[in-house]
Amino acid sequence: MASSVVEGVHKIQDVIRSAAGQDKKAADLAQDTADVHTKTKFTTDHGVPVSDTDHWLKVVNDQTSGPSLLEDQIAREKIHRFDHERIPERVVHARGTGAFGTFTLKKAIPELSHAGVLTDTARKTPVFVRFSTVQGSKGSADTVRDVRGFATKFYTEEGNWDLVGNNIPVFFIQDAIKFPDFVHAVKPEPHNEVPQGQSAHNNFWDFSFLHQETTHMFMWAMSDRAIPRSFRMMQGFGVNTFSLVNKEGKRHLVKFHWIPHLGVHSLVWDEALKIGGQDPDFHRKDLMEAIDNKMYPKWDFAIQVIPEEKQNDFEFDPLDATKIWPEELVPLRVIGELELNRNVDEFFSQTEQVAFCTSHIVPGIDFSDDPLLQGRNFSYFDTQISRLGINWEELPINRPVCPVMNHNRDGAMRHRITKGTVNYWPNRFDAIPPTKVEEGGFESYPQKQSGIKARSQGPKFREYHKQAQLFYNSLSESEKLHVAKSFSFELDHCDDPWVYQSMVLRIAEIDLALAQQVAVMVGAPTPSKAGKQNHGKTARGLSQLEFKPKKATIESRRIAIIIGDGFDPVSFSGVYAAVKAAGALPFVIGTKRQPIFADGVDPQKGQGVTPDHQYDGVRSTLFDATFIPGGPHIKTLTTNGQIRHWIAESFGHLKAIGATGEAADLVKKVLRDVEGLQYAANGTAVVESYGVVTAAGPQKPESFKEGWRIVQGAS
Ligand code: HDE
Repeated sequence: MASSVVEGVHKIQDVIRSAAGQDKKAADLAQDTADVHTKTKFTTDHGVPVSDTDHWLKVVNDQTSGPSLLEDQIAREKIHRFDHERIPERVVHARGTGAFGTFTLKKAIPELSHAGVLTDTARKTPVFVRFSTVQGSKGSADTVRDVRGFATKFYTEEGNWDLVGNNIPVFFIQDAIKFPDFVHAVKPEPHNEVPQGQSAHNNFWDFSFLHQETTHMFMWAMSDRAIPRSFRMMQGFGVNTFSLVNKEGKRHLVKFHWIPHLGVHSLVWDEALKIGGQDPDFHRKDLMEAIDNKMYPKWDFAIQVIPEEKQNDFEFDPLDATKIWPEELVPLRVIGELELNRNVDEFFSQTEQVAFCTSHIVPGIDFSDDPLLQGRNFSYFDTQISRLGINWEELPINRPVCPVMNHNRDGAMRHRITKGTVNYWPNRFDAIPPTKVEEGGFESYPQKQSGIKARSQGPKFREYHKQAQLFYNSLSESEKLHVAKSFSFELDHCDDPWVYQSMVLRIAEIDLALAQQVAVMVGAPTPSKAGKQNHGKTARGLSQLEFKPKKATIESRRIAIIIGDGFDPVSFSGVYAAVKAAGALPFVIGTKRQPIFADGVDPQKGQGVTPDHQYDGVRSTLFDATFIPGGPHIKTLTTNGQIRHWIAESFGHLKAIGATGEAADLVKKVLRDVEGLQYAANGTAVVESYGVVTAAGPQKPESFKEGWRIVQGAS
């Protein structure tokens, strides 16, 4: 018997479903969205219009102010609400930012899964993605060395599917029970709450040494992957092994991947450190800026699958989250695309209140026995209760776009009203019976199990070094150098000799030459023997240099154009237009923020250029490239120490520098003074040790683009 309760709920939800446009989640959220810019009346929370929100009710006389009255319900409400504005931050991944978008399936995979989101190419599934760092608190800096979270909530027709991944394909530990130890060790130390947003401290490296299973992951964390240029330029990985189940009930193990269309790019460490202070919101702003400028970031969605019966055919255990599935053995299949195209309306109610759960899967997708995943399935739901309360799934950002109905009830802050006389199953009305499997009800894969109860894991889990070596061997020379430098930085911050000496020995189990370089820099005895022989093998897909943009592009890159009074207007506007036409974002940086006048323009009569910033308001680190037009303004720029530093710093960070006319002389002079460069007759300097070519001489905008292309290829 269909109850009126169900009909009611379905009616409301039908409104959402039939909403104009295809994005049902946007329509759903619109129901709960109010705009502060509309001319609505100012009211109390109980709806009474407020005439004065600036003065507490007091006893006043004409001489002075008297006591404030507790009676003032309006002032009390304002203060009460304020006193309780904060909620606990996430215990990990506290610092993050999010955006809405769309997932489109390009190739249906009915042979692997019967999930609607993986079989219906006509659908556009709304998504919310939250990117995050792991270690730092909510207010920490974006560009710290850390793993990045990449969590996606798919609002599918069959319920929410949360793919809660990272930008590194493996993890530090193999068993969920180790997570509290691991997080305690990496977070600020207990006695002094230091350091913030960093793994560079005794406890983290102590833990890492004592747990060999961290070996593969810490190699990734010491690579450029841990300092991405942008959330838009990093891969995402589901990390854990899930299952796909098809209509016939056949199961495949699966790993999920996101591959950015813009390619994988990183900052250099010096940049990351500086941006941490210069613009701690760098990544957050980068994502919003790209979306505001309609440069929507996109990722390919790919899967790797292993048929259930082949699970034990590999040297590694496919259920071990500290191992990748090498592409040579298990190829990647691109099946879909993610686009992020809408910024949030309000950070707290959307990005902060969004709550992901690895246990949120939809029919056609299932878990595996990956012991990390099994523990995560418990933890995420649990943590949302302490962060948001038991009714967290009713919050607008978390609720699905399909009907929700069951006999779960009550709890603090229950939002929905469920009509009807029964709240249990079975009931005499047959109200809300469980959905039959044939009608789409979720069915757990009937996996055969055998074994004994033990606090242990599969034997292949106990091999820790081969893939750490594979990763390191597969890096380019510059990436390897960065790994050596990261270890040197991190262990330099450990003051307990036991910690850095042991870690050097662990590194010698991966690569002796690497351990020797690090030992010198951190003050440990230089090892003369490899702890384990490096097998010398390499694999595809590990060096980030393999992930180039789909097409060579400077799209969405930030280009600084530095000018002072007397700049050459022709090359200025030529390059400005060329940068814009190429889809990049030009920013004019002036010697001041008042209008700046081109060479030959009378400030009294002519029009000036109003810069976006003045040179002291920003730094070279916040831009991907710099252009300086020629003109008499170079006299002023030459005497400006910060602008000279800007040029030298950009060069040091391997960025393209373009200059025309007199500006070329300035660039050459700075680089000659600071970097000791020699120039060829045509003004081009080639510095092999940096792997970068700076075109300082040529006069045309095209040359600047050419310089950029070369740098992209080299960095
Ligand atoms: Fe998480 N993790 N995690 N994690 N994780 C959380 O859940 C946990 C792990 C990841 O943007 C928490 O809602 C355990 C791997 C992301 O809101 C918590 C274990 C991967 C986010 C939690 C892991 C992740 C979290 C804290 C070991 C990569 C941010 C707040 C078994 C695949 C999601 C929250 C967001 C957040 C537990 C390991 C990714 C405590 C127990 C592996 C991206 O539930």
